[in-house]
Amino acid sequence: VEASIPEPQREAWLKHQVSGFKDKDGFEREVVRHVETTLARSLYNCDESAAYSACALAFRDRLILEWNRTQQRQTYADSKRVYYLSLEFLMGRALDNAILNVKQKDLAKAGLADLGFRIEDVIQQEHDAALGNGGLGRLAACFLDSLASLNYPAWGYGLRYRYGIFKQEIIDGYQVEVPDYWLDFNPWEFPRHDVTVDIQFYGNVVKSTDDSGKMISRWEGGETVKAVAYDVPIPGYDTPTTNNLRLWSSKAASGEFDFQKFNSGEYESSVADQQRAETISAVLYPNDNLDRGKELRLKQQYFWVAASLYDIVRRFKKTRRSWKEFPDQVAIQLNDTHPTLAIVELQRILIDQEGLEWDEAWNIVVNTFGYTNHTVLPEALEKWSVPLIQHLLPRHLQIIYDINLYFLQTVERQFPGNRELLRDVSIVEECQPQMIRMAYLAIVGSHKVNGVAELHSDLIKTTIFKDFVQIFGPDKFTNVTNGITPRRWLHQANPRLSELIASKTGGHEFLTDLTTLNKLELHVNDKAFRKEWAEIKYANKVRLAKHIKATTGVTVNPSALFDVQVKRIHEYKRQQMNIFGAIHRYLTIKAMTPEERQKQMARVSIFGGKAAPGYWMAKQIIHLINSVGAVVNNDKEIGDLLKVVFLEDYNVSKAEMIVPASDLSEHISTAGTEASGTSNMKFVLNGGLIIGTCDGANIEITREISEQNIFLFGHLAEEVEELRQTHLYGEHTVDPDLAKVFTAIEEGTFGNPQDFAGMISAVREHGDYYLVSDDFHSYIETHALVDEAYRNQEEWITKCITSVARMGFFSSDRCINEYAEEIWNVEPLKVEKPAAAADAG
Ligand code: GL9
Repeated sequence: VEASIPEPQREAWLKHQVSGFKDKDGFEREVVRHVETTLARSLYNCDESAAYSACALAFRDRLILEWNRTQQRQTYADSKRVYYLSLEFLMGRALDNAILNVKQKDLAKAGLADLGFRIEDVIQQEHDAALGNGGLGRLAACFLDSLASLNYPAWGYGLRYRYGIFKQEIIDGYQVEVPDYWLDFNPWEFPRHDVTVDIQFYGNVVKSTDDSGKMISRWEGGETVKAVAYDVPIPGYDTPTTNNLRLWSSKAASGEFDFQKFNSGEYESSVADQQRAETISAVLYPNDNLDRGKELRLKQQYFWVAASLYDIVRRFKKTRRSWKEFPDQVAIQLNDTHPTLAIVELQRILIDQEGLEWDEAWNIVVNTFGYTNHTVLPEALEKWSVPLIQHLLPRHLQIIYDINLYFLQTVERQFPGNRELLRDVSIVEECQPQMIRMAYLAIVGSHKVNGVAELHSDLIKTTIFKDFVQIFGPDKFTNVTNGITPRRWLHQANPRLSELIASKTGGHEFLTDLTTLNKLELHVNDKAFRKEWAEIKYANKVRLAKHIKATTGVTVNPSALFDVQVKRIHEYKRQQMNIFGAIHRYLTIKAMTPEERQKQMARVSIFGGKAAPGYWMAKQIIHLINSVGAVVNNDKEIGDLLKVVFLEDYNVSKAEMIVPASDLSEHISTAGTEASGTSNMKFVLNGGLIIGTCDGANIEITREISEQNIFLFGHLAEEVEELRQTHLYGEHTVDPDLAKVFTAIEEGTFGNPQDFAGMISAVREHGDYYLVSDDFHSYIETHALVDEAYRNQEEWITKCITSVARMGFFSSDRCINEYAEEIWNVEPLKVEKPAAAADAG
């Protein structure tokens, strides 16, 4: 590796080599130094926020040293790297995670205490990095944690949105969106003003012939925007490996044009150009499982993909290898279809710029890419209109047409004369205007396609992609069931449970090998252990109860069963069924005699989640939940027997508090609609039980923990289509219990019935697409079983402990190893473990 400092001067560098703090004293010195110099404050005006900043900077300095060494080590090793392309990385807070991953929690706690601060309060000062919508973005964040923890040479590539997912406020029971400007102070990113890429848009294609008479096409862009790299260090757990997440930010490419404008007095319009450029990375699109086909979104996608590929290709070229070795050095994973243009861009680079023949280039492309599908919902499958691509990316459209032509030719050879098949699998959908089907392009341009849970991977093979299984054979399609990082979702979110488990399983090995949780089963009858287990759950519920009181004003009893559904609000996830169920419970309790009420189990129904700003029905669901809460929570007859609360602004850091406090969580999507779900795994890992449908990863969770430890209900995926047909063309009567709920709403029990008419008519008049009525009865019955099970606390705790012990499969470490073996063909880099830290925590 070339060094920029000449030999004679290197001695001075080596003599002054920087090292991180070594002990508590050193840590405190660094914090004070940052307060007094970096922040220009002192002990007279150091508040919690300044303490957070200084503490974050002290740990960041340490991380950055390891991060530098990791990059050098990986470059030197010259082995294959993984590039994870995702438009979303839902990282949450970084400080606690960084401290825990370097095993310095006790040191940091004691050091901060010496300086007058409680570590819990300091950690809370950090703003969530919320560059994602939900499960898909959080999965990418868990994967980064696992890639680093397992020492894979890997980079994430994404966009540095100035505004992450909006903040949600609930005002008078309605969702209000507030912009999330999160970059105010972000110590975790490093701007690399020297790492920039000029990105082109618009313009046209110029054709010419080279010396040998070969036709060459060259794209001459009409607009240039600069991509600037911002690097975020990703520390692995208990390893020096610190990988890189590179986020691109858009800036006006300062060219002569701007300069001229500026000088000729057109100051305003030169500023407008700048703002136009910066708009590209300004906001995260707030949709969950929905494609809206906006031009700016396509610009974001190309901007990010082109900058990332330029970077990857630049790094590859430094190795001076031949192009055919590219797939031996580079694996690129497409997180959903959002980065699919990368396939086209690499082909363009190889044929237009590097002069490779089409076939050779295409071989390289296909062997480089893998594509992960995250949904079967038709409204989420990305399509871009041909005129839009033609306008924005004219050369790419030509290449897409060529890719399609060669693909359809192979199909025609394989299935001669099958016009219908050709039409069905064509990357170009023949409609007005023509549309490019991005999932089809991703399949054709990748060597592996995977779904994210067994049922989901089977469904894509038998429904939306069935023709492609015929064409490419079944081996191209595979499953990698999702997972979660136990570092954040157990150790960080639930420190007391993590310690208790460590005390029973012989240390923290489960954090790097989650399957060793199975040792817990030996202790399931250990009285003291069970007692402490229950105490921890109770303490977590008390903490959540305090948060509920502080944010909603509602008093909840921590001894009641906490029944939680937190996730994006979507009809397919069926929060409407949950709130209808709560209304049913309310009506049932109202109709009881005092003696019957004595026997009733107390419940707290907790909801949280954002609705996409333009998703009218989702917003109506939020309003109904809040309206039901307003009535039920103030009904003296009901008291503690039922509370209904909606928690504002659900995000990663709130999840870290809510998940450990749940007794029961709801994963109740219409069968066949939730590709996997990942919070289901988080809840069970934290000693909560779940009520759920046979959908997504619920099925595999059931297989692992056994049917006795989960409350399953509802119709199966294979029954859904027929039921939908019957609703539309046959007889459809609403479930009688649900009809009573509708009556109560329509009588105005929860405010103006007009406000909720859409939710009711979706079930009663519009075909009940999500089968709310079909599943309602078994849902209510299953909740009754939950009540009975909760009555027997001893048995309940046994179920919880047994379930946790059997959750080993759901670590994102397992996922990443599967991707590495089956899709990427990469191996971890050997590193020396850090010397056993004095700090065990
Ligand atoms: C999702 C699926 O809906 C989830 O079931 C799945 O667990 C995750 C991760 O694989 O992917 N697909 C999808 O578009 N979203 C998912 O959560 N949506 C968002 O995250 C916005």
